[in-house]
Amino acid sequence: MSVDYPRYLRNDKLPLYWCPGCGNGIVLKALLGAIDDLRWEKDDMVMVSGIGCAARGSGYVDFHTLHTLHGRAVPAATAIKMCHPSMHVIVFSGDGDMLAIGGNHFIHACRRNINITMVVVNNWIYGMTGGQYSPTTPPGSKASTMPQGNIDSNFDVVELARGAGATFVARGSVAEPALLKNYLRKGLEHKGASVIDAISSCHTQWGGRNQLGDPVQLVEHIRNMTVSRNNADVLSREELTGKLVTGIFHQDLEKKEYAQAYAELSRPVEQNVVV
Ligand SMILES: Cc1ncc(C[n+]2csc(CCOP(=O)(O)OP(=O)(O)O)c2C)c(N)n1
Ligand code: SF4
Ligand SMILES: [Mg+2]
Repeated sequence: MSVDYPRYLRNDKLPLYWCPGCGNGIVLKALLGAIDDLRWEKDDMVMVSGIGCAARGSGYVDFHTLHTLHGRAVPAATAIKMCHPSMHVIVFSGDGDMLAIGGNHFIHACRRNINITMVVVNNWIYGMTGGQYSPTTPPGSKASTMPQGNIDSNFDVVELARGAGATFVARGSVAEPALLKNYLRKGLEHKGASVIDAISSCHTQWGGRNQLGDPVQLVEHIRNMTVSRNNADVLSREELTGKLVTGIFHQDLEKKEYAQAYAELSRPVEQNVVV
């Protein structure tokens, strides 16, 4: 069934701020498709973002929204979930916002296993501010602050989130929007900290510096460098070099969810007494 996207958007805020061909629109569309599958009511959702191109996403959706400071989307989302446990809380923000200035908040939300869905819109760069390198910029690729090629190693968002304790971890990309939508839906449904590494495309700031300034060419590049978990299983270590594996990597249904644990703790003592 086709999705009525305008139903979910603040149509008076259009056209989008994003450069034509930016991957952010594909990620947002996949997210709205996932929400539509779940039939969630707009008033039951809060979308929170920090600052950056991707973070502008919260301004376009007709849910409860909060556009916070750079890097502070996750703690704001945590506070909302603690005060309104029945709300579906979604963080939609960039790699710089979530993993550089907001990196500490990110790992602790994963560790606590609070029931929020963190969508890392991962375009490997600070798009909004002029192409500075981020914690996910691939080694060797160029950025305005690494004009000769990045000498840092980059975070693997999946490994980082899993290691920090998130209980649902997946990676998809703008090259496979239908799969990305499925991962987002499963992450939204999951009762705990869920992280979806959504590989996105910034042809303007990352692509232009790396001979991939054409948006279609950049998405093709992402398609060529991604491989599904099933296909990756039969590839050798050499064949996997430089590839990004996509799929669902981790789901733990046992670990206690934080807002629930806190609610149980703060019930009046007599309610906790077993007679
Ligand atoms: C405290 C603070 N530091 C720095 C900035 C400048 N700033 C705004 S967005 C941004 C980076 C955004 O990168 P990312 O999160 O990857 O988002 P993208 O634009 O790539 O979607 C920076 C450094 C700011 N607004 N506030
Ligand atoms: S600068 Fe990059 S991330 Fe920002 S809107 Fe343009 S293409 Fe998208
Ligand atoms: Mg970015």
